[in-house]
Parts: sequence; structure tokens; C-alpha cells
Amino acid sequence: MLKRIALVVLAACLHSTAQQADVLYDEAKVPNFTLPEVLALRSGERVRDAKSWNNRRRPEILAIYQTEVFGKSPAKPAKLSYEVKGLEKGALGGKADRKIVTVYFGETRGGPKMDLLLYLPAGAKKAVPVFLGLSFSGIHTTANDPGVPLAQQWVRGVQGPSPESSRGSAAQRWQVEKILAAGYGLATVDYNEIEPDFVGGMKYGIRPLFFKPGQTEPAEDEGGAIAAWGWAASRAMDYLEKDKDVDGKRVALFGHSRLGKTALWAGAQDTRFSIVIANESGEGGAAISRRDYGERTKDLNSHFPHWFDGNFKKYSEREDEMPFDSHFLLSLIAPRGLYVASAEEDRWSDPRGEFLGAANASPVWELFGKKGIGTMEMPGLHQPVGDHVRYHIRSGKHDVTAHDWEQYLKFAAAEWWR
Ligand code: GTR
Repeated sequence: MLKRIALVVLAACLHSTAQQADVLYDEAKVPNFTLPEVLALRSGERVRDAKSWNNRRRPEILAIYQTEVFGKSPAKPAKLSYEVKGLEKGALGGKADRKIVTVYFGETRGGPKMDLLLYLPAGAKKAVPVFLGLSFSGIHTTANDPGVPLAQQWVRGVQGPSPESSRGSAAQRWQVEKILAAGYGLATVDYNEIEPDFVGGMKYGIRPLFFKPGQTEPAEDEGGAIAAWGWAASRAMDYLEKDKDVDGKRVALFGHSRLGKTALWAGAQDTRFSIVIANESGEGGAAISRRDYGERTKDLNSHFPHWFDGNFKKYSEREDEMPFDSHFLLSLIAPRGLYVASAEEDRWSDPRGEFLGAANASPVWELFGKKGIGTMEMPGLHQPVGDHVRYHIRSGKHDVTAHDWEQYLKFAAAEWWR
């Protein structure tokens, strides 16, 4: 049984295997489409200033996404408790001070929880900004750090413990040394602790904790796995705000791929995140759905029905009927910092669609007197564009690289210290 789940999950996780034979990769065949107006109220009235954006239009768009796309998130638990352990000064060869914080989603220890791994620049004299990200595997994969216990939970559909050989296996994607050298911290949480990522994984995660008595499945407008993972990012933020070593006003939420979609949704709802970074978030993330290029709504709904809510299923092959598109999701980050990034060979995520999502959301930043992308012309490789909304496309495959992090660090410096 376990083996079977593992195989199904492995197939779903491998980016390329999810790709369909009928997929569109010819720009000339992208259908004509009209995007819904981000700056028009449902009534048709035009939004002309930041006040009516905040008070009237933003709540409308948030409600659309809560009902039609990701579903309502679980509530913040009445009592959270934190246990700080795994303290080490001078971890990572002297570069970092490390903490591991267990966040219990209730008053009692021993109940549902997640572990947050936090690296701060060694000996920092004041509170530092932090990049927070959910990760695809245990926190021990973030860096090659023997002081971090191996994860015990599910990874890619197989129940733990993780092998010693996986220690540091995601280090290239996190670039902790670059982050520390820039004077910032890095916090990671394993998304498998919140809900393992496969159809049927829900029962091992946090969603059922919020069901009504007798309820076994979410209602059509109740959150899927992305809502659950995003909820965890907010619970991590609850802790970070309390930690005196962290500058809670400067926390950037980062996510790659399905966790990029998650970062966008968490950042849309939780305005405590001062920056949101969506690395190759693709369909259901930054990419315009109406383009039909690469992954489509029907692919998401058939391969990953557990990610979105029940109502989202009706939009398979009906993107034109969506009362939203990705620029609506991105607009919810305004006026905070937003970074959208693509990779040239990651056609499945539709790089041009990701750029257009960011470009079409930008008028909302302008309401606040801030510059967004500033052009409708997609830039060439390795030429980041934009100001408070920024975009780049790099060469290479679907991944997170040192080049991506170099751009995020520059962007964060500009957002945080200008
Ligand atoms: C793919 C999926 C994408 C993207 C990616 C990932 O299989 O089709 O939407 O989220 O997985 O998370 O790596």
C-alpha cells in the first residue's frame, strides 16, 4: 500500500511526467483573450485611489479567490505554543546562529505541530530581516548541518524517517550562506508536516482539525492543500513576530513552484509579509490561465485535485469564464514588494504568462504611487525589470538557483532599506 502511494506521488511530483501530449507550446496558437479588469469594482465602477482599492476592490478579489480558487483557510488557533530548541551559536562553520522552534497548533505539547528551522547571521547585534520558505522535504535538507535532526514525517508519499544521505540535499535551492552574508536570516518549514502532498494525504495533515463534528471532506469553498500550507506560513510568521532576534516588519515569504502558488496565496491574505517571491509558480500561481500555454486548469484539477478547492474544478477548459485571472491574485500583494521569476526551459509554467500576470497587476501599485513592472514588453534573459513588482527570466530548467537568490537579495535590499 505504502509503495503504491509512493509511486503515485512520485509520478505526480515529477514535473515532466505531469505534462500532456496535447499541451500548447506554440506562441502563435495562444488564443486571443480579454482579461477581467483588476481596477473595476463588480458594479463596474472604476477604482481610482488606494483607499477604494483597500476598502472596496481588494476585499472583492480576496473573496473571489477564497471561494473559487484556493478555498477558505483554517482559522488561526486560539492558542499556539512554541518550544525553542536546537540552539547553536556558530553553526554552519561559524556563519550562523541556529534555532529549531517547534510550533504547536494548540496549548498542549504533543499535539499537531511543525518545526521551524531558523538561521541568523552569527552574532548579529540587532534584529534581522528573514526569508521564510516552505520546503518540499525535511528541514535537515536546507543545509549541510549535522545539528538538525532528520525529518520523521512523510516525504514524497513515503512515511519517514528521512535517510542521512538527504541531509543538505536542498542546499542549492536555499543558498543560506548567500542570505547570511547579506545580513539576513533564513527560516524553513517542511510542507509535509502540514499535509503530505498526495490525493488522500489530507487525513495525515491539519485540515481535519478544523472540520465540524462528523465532517470528513472539505466543503466546496473550504481550503485545499495550498490553503493549508499557506496557513502554516502564517503560523510561522506568528512566531517570527515574537522572536526578538527577527525584524518582524521585514519578513519575505518565498516559494518555488506549487509552493510559489502557496506563497502567493499566503502573502495575499497575510499582509504581515513585506515581500512575496514566487519562483516559477506557473499555472494557478503567477501565470495567466487564459493563455492555455503549458499547464492548464484541467491539468491542475486532474493531477492535483487536492491543491485547490471544490469550486475551482468547474473552470477546467472554461478559463474564459473565470471571474479572475492571475493578475488578480498578484494584485493582492500590493503595495508590498512582489517578485515573479521564470526559467527559460520551464515552458510548462509559461514564463510569458507569468510576466503578463505581473505586468497586468502593476496598475494597482500605481494607485499607491509606486512603480510596478513598468513595461508590457517581456525582458530578455537575465535582465530583471520593474521596481516594487519585479520580474526576471533566467536560462535553464524549473529549479531555484544561486542566480535567482542573487536577484531576490537585491530586490529585498531595495524594498527594505530605500
Ligand atoms: C508540476 C505542476 C506544476 C508545479 C510543479 C511543482 O507537476 O504541474 O503546477 O507546481 O509540479 O510544484 O514542481
